Amino acid sequence: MIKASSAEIRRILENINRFNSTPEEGEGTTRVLFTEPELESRKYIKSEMEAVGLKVTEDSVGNIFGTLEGSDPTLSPVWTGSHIDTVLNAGMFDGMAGIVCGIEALKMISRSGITPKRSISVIVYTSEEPTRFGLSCLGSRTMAGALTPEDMKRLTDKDGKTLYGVLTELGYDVSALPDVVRREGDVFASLELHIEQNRHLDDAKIPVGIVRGICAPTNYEVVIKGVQGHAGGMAMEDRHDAFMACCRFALELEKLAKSSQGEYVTATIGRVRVYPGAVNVIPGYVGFSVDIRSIDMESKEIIMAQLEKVKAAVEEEYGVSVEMRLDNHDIPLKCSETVLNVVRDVCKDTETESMELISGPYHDSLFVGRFAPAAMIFVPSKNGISHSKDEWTDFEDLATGTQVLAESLC
Ligand code: HGY
Ligand code: MN
Ligand code: MN
Repeated sequence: MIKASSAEIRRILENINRFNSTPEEGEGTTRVLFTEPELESRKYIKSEMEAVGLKVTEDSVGNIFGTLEGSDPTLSPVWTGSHIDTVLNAGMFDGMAGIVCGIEALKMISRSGITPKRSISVIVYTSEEPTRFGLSCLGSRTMAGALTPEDMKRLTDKDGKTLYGVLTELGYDVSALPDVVRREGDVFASLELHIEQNRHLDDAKIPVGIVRGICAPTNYEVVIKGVQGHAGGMAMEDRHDAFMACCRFALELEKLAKSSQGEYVTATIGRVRVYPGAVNVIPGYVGFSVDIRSIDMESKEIIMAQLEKVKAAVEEEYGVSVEMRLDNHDIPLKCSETVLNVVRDVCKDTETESMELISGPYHDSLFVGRFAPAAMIFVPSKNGISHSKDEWTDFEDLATGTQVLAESLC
């Protein structure tokens, strides 16, 4: 197998990074589903797939496939890939690393004169981030049959546009959406390369992570309604302050996550809307997101049950109403031992030091793993930072991960 080129990986990553709606210095990278920069980045990545001889196709929810044809294309294919969309003001590696290293890996296989028995596809999954429509993994979730055209008619962005409507506007064949769905047996195996987004590999100075489990998110949208009032005129004992109630809810949620017995549990409130948002007005309305993660369902369900008690206590103490809308309650993935053993053997054969770990972040593999044996390879994130302009992975580490990926795929 020829060697992975860190220069090529760097070139394509830096090119993708130019498609950015927050190019100002220090603002990181923002590429939101089906905005101009994301549509341009899709076109660009297709050209890089074609440049290395891959057959490019796209399904009706916008998953893009770059395929290296196998000697027996009737066999179920092998998949790799990740996402090209980002959170707001992100870095340049989250998702993109898996796509670029996947293209490099398929180029290495074909340039090494290897014709794999099974076709291998590197996939750009549509909208892994929940940035635009508030729900994650739209492309892979559709493939897993967990997002239907009816759901897409209900998923709306901040301008009230539905996913279904945006797909139609862009010319996707929405009548073919049912063909996106995959069943067990349709895909032989899937192996996604991704940055770790935590600091275990960087701390240990180990280049490759072998991911044995992927945490899954449970997301709520919470609305607290109190009484809007005058910051000076209303005595403390008369208040029904929606923001103070939100703070109590938040601190109780943090306590639940920190005291959980689960192997890995997190809880985050990432977006808060305070109304009316004036310095001298007691907020009467607060809307906020809740994101709970765990590697096992039971830990999440214990927290969900305890949150019901927190809700009642906050309503009682502040005289407010607390409405909790459950948006998704996803199932964690135990990665395929068969695929993991392939990666373990490749790391041994190539004398590549590796560490086994679980993924706190979710990935498209969480949904691909519902219909295919799936696992992931991680490469180090400097200081564990991600979802930030300061996200960084050395290109040499990306090349090392690509070498393991290429050897594992064929
Ligand atoms: O939030 C996540 O875990 C992923 O990075 N979208
Ligand atoms: Mn992400
Ligand atoms: Mn990601």
